[in-house]
Amino acid sequence: MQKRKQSFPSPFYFILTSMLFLSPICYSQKNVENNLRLWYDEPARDWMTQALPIGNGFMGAMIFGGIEKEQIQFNEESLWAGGPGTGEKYNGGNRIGAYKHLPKVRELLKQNRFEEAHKLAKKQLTGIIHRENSNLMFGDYGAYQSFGDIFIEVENNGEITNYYRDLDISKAIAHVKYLSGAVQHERTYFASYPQRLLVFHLNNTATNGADYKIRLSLHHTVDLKFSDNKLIATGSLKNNGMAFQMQMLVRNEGGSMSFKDGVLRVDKTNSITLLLTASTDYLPIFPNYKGRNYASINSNIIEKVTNIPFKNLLKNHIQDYQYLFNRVKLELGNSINMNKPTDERLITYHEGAVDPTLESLFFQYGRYLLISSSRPGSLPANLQGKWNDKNNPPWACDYHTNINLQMNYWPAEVTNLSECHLPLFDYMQSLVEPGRISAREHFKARGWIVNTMNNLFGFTAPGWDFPWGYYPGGAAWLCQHLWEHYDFTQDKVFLSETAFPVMKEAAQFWLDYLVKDDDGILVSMPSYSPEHGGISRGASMDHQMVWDLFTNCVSACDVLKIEKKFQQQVYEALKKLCSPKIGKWGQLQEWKEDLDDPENHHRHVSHLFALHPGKQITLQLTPELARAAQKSLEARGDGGTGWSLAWKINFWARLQDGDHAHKMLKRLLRPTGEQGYDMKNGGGTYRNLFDAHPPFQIDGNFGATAGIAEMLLQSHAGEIHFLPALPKAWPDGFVKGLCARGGFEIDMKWKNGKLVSAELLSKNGNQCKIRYLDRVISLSTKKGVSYELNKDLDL
Ligand code: FUC
Repeated sequence: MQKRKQSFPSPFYFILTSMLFLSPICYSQKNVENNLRLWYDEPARDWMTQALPIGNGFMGAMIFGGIEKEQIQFNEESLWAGGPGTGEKYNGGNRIGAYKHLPKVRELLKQNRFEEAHKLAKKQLTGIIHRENSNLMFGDYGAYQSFGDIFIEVENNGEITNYYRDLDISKAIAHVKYLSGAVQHERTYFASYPQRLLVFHLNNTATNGADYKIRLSLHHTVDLKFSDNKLIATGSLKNNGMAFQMQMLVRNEGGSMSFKDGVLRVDKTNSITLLLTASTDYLPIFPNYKGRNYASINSNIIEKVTNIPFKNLLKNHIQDYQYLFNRVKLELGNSINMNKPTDERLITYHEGAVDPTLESLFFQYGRYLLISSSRPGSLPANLQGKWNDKNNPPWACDYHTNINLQMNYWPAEVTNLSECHLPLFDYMQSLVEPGRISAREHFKARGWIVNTMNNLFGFTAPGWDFPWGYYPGGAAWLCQHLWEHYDFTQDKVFLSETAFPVMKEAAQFWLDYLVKDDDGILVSMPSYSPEHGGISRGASMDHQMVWDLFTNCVSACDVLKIEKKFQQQVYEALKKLCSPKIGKWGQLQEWKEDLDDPENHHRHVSHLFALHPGKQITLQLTPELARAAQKSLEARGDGGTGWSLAWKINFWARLQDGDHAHKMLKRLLRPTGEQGYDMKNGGGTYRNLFDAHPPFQIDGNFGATAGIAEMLLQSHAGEIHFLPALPKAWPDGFVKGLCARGGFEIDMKWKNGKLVSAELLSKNGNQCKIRYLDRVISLSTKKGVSYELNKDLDL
């Protein structure tokens, strides 16, 4: 297949586009052939479905691209209501002494008295929130806040033509361009990680310049000052006293600047550049979560960039971004649809147009979103990444650990963004101390836990209602990510210093929590299969997650040659742990007991954890269980909310059914949003390619990116499997830079559905087994060497 190279940053691009602007007749951005762009021919009217996101990990902004009035909504990741600042009652949700009721709940379950067990668990094992004096949905649990909006009124004299706005994800830059009469207006927006800034650059070609009026509309009361070309907004959240500050340096080329009644005017200028940074006094440290020197952090950032020209900031940003982004290239075939705005393209695709470049754009968009919302030193990506325009957002825009947070990080390793995984590990480490209290008070157990919902202030207790909130397995699942990071990178220092201590304590919880049932088998009791089915005597998902955690702990002890005694204990428990079961209609059982209803279409398919993201069930090693998993999946059906559809892409990929995986991808890429929140049908994609739960939830974006990677490459079953689930829809393609466990990077090219070339880079010199169809080869490798495998695989 003919490779089509992306055009990457070249100064000529900018010169060229400006020249084109000067001669509008020959200029048409609509013909720009670029499969790494989301672009539109009108401004966004709606935050959630149309505005475009930029972010540097710490801050996010949504760009509307308004003509008369530009709107930029922005966030700082730690601006959270709730937590200890709301009063002494807040204690991470723990119900002190709850464990005293655990034996009774277990006894009731053993006696089949489920309703009573449920009632008691609801009363005594749940966590606690305090809703008094709070206008937030979840009281002192809190919620992620919006920082505010910046409105920029722009003087336009003349008919508006050639409107164009885009998000170029090859460089992480958003543009707005149009002509007002003969005057060209052009705006460039990006979020710089190295400078920790949001940068907004607006210019025009009017002979005497144009007037701009800038107004901040912050969502919390602030003290606003303007001096030395700097707007400084300082305040604290009423809810919990969290102090915050924003600084915005305003630079202009020509014209004059004045500030009055909260409005900053820059008159008769050809160019303004706004450099914005924000911070709070939040620190991820138990128990006060306070103490960051936010004001001096901001001042230092602004001081450092005061004299750096815009073009250098831009260059620096592109370099930083592309260092990560350019590691993976993906081509899935040719599209006829490229010259349509993205939202129209989404519709034509849904109507049946063949548009594999929309699919590869969606894949890369997930990588873009991860780079933009999760960078070393930042907090992890939350339910909406870092983008949220509400102060009482859905589900507090928090960290949900019964699928959502984990799904956010599924693409991190395989799509070569290992560094973006790190914020998750920092966050997990911050949960260990409060999580120990929850394990002790709720279960009299060692180790640490976290449940369904968690905030920035160590809320590790079960949720405040039963059963949805009951999910001590959250920690075990999160620990999978620690092991995976090691498995992909082979970083033993990480394994010994960061991962293992956290994994060990999570395992200790389960060594204490598992109970022997009447069959002499270790089960999780009480347990709850996420958001489905009520209190139980052994939800399969728990057992599968524990299997994963225990297996990884045993392996970690082997790799590090440590903790023989602990390893033996875990190993013994593993042998007695409830294993996956096949039920009466051939399904994989959701519980130890055979209770599954073949008519049930619930969005959670948690008992397939062992198939994905787990590795306990594989087509190669446990084919009967894999077929049972498929039976369950078929019964659950092809519907679901955004993340549910995304998970199903991954499931079908693991079942090596590429066409079914592709069908789920198509379903996820269904245009939605205009009808509002359609919970019944669920899923879909908004005009801005944000995933719809609905509402917007970023997990589906990340899950889809991971799913596409999973269709092309798998490595969870002890072998690196090339093109395990290639759908008919992608007969010709090329992928570069996907990662496999063991420390490998893979490039592949295929034609007519068949692999035609493959190259493997060994980053650690490990031995590996490679599979393509039924051909399996073993390869001894040297660190840093690339291997062309065409002959070995008989291609
Ligand atoms: C889980 C899911 C819901 C939603 C919420 C944020 O509880 O069951 O569907 O995604 O997280």
